[in-house]
Amino acid sequence: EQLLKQVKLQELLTGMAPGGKNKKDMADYKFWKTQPVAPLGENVEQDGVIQEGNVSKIPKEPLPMHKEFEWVTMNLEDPAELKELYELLTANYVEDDDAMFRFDYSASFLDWALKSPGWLKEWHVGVRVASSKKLVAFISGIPLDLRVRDRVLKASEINFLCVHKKLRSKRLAPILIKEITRRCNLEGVFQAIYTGGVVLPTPVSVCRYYHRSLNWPKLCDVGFSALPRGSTVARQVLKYKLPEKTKTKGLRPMTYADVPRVGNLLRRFLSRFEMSQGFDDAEVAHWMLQNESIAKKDRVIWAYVVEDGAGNITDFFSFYSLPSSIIGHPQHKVLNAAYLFYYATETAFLELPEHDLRPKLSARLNELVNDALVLAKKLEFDVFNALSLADNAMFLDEQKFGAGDGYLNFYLFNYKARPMTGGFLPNGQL
Ligand code: MYA
Repeated sequence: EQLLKQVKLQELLTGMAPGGKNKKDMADYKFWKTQPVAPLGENVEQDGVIQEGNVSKIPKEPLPMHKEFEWVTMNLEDPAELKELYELLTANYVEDDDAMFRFDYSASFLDWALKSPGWLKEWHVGVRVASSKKLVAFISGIPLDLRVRDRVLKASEINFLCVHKKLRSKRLAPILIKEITRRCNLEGVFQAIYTGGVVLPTPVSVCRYYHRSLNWPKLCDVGFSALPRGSTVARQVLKYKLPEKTKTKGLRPMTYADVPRVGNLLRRFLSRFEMSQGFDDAEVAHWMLQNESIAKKDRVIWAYVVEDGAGNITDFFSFYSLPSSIIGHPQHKVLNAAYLFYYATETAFLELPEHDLRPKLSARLNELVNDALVLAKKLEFDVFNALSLADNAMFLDEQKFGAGDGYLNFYLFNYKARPMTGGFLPNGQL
């Protein structure tokens, strides 16, 4: 079985597209074969930088752009420009293979995800039609310290690459990627992390999406879940029924006062994984908390802590809201999805032999995630999603998550790394 798993992983890592998405040979990656990324099929034996960078050699001016278009640096502090970006993405961003659902990142989500500590305006890159000024393409980066095994890289996380549907297959994406690369390089950043559903050279890991139903009748109505043969709607509803209340003693919403203690726990917890991003306290506050005065409909992130009687924070978990538009459904327009985000628990540090520790850790994570499901249900999410990364394998089955069709490939730019088998937890999941 172990061997079979290895073969499977090898298949995934050598470009056999999971889910059958864009399988091709290295030579056919006309753009990617010119970039500093590990070629498909190469057996990486040692981690390391591919090309050393030199800021003084980086061009100061943007790449040439087709004359009908122009580069813009977006000002996302201007609500009107944030709305333009929202509108581009809501109509043109990632869809599932059957074009039934399309991610509908809210404007407040984009504001949160693109303005993390240290963010730079220059890394919010748009393309407008020169004559009408309509925004038709976008790519972004945010800075982060990325630890890959024992090395910490000053890196960027690239996300929200989007080209308007009418301008697809015109090789605009490679120009956007080269331009964001130039802008990162100008800041002395020569490595990046990014994720995608498509297979490119070369994933360092492949994760599968898992879904836990919270509102089964709606998931069934909109075609997200199919009624298993021999079952009934009532039986499915019963299967996914959750307790009315959370069970963990000392569980409460996280506040700003918790940031140093959560930061301390999270940093130790993340050091157990092969890859993770750095979290200083400002980053913890940004990624886990939002101003309490935020309108309910604009809220993106929920974080909870467990405090013991002695004032220690022993556990924490968080989830974010990322709805999807339901394409062409007469009744339902939006699928309200919560995604499991960061979590950590002191249980991971109990001084026990590995074979005693694992069941304890697994039991604790199951308690915490079950409470997360209860809270998400109360917040009227329809489904709770998680990836097959970090310690998630310890609770996915028991908490009745089902394997989805979607996969998320994790990539590093200008850094070769030996494949990671799930023991990692970077932020590229957003
Ligand atoms: S992942 C989300 C990506 N967005 C979407 O899926 C939204 C819907 N789709 C679109 O908007 C378009 O289809 C996109 C492609 C824009 C994706 N990542 O212009 P083209 C390669 C990387 O003719 P289009 C996210 O945001 C493709 O293999 N490359 O194609 C992370 C081909 O190259 P090659 C991709 O369909 C983004 C070329 O582009 C992707 O009109 C990380 C075709 O170009 C993809 N998701 O536009 C970006 N999809 O010939 C990399 C296609 O070689 C960052 N392609 O096969 C790298 C790090 C940079 C910073 C470095 C700093 C140091």
